[in-house]
Amino acid sequence: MIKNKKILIVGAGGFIGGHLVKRLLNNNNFIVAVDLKPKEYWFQDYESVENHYSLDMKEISNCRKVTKDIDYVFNMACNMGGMGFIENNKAECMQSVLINTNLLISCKENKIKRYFFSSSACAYNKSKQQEVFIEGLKEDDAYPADPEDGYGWEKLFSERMCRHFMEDYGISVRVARYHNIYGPYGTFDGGREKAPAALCRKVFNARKNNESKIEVWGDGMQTRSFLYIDDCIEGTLKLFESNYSEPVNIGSDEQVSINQMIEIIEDISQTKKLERIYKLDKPKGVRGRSSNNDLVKKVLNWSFKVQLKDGLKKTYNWISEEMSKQGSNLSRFTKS
Ligand code: GKE
Repeated sequence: MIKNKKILIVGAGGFIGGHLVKRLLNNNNFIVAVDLKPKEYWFQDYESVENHYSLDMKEISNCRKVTKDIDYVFNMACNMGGMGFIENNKAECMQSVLINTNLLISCKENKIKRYFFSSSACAYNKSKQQEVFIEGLKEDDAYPADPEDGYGWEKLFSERMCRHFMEDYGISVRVARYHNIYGPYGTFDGGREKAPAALCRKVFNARKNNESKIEVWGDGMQTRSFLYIDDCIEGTLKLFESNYSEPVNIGSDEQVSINQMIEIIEDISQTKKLERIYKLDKPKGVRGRSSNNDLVKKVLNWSFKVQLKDGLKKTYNWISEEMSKQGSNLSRFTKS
């Protein structure tokens, strides 16, 4: 367990970053938390932390400032979202390369002891994800390179940047490829939300408004595996403390179709089966995706624990509480 360290968490106002701050707060660690977002949009915000609101880490001067006297850096920051966002904002997504690059340069100058980069399953070659049910993606499947356009290219490039900083300058790096992380204190409206949160919101709304239909992007047969946030944080910290410096999957191999996930959410919310209006012109991404966990089991002895139905229950409950508070407005976390 990491203790007595000075830790910089970039992207701390976001979903995974916020949970990581909470987890690392104990054990006499001192946390420096940074996010581009203003204070009111942070999902989690702790007083005992040195918080830097509205700080743009695409600027190297900011990176230099906050990496001074730091032991460990977690880069959880990028301009991101679900399919609806990344498919329509490729240039925005690619500019996150500046965050990782400027942070690495600053970490080298300030002699940081270890650097973590949050990569994504979007780094994997698209041609290996064209069937509904696929074998889980192995780490080698990222090459030959043909990742998700925009967002995935940024992740793959930044992974390599980490690798070369390790090879050329001796910086200790750890790289996780996250597979669709979900849970409370994440985006559920406004356009950046991923499928689990979006579908919880849609089912909640249908129930509340006594409607019998929901809109689903694609034909609902596309598959994914989803990882609950608590498992994500455990896997991340295990990786961080390990000796393994290549990219590794942090994901679940419980592969489900979007239709199956909707059925689980209907069960959780005790909603009768909703009619699904399939919107085939909406962003769909790859046809099938799941995580192969052989390597992560071998090198970290880690595996996900939370089944989708259990994680979705906690997520649905949190989203429905938030939505009950906000009425018909956008969530208080959403910068419209
Ligand atoms: N967002 C969203 N909202 N997706 C929907 C919806 C909806 O209302 N209805 C159906 N879907 C479908 C999408 O069309 C897509 O086929 C699937 O659910 C998953 O969408 P997603 O959760 O937005 O994103 P992806 O898994 O395709 O991609 C995400 O992958 C992660 C890594 O595994 C990326 O957006 C990144 O957020 C992330 O790196």
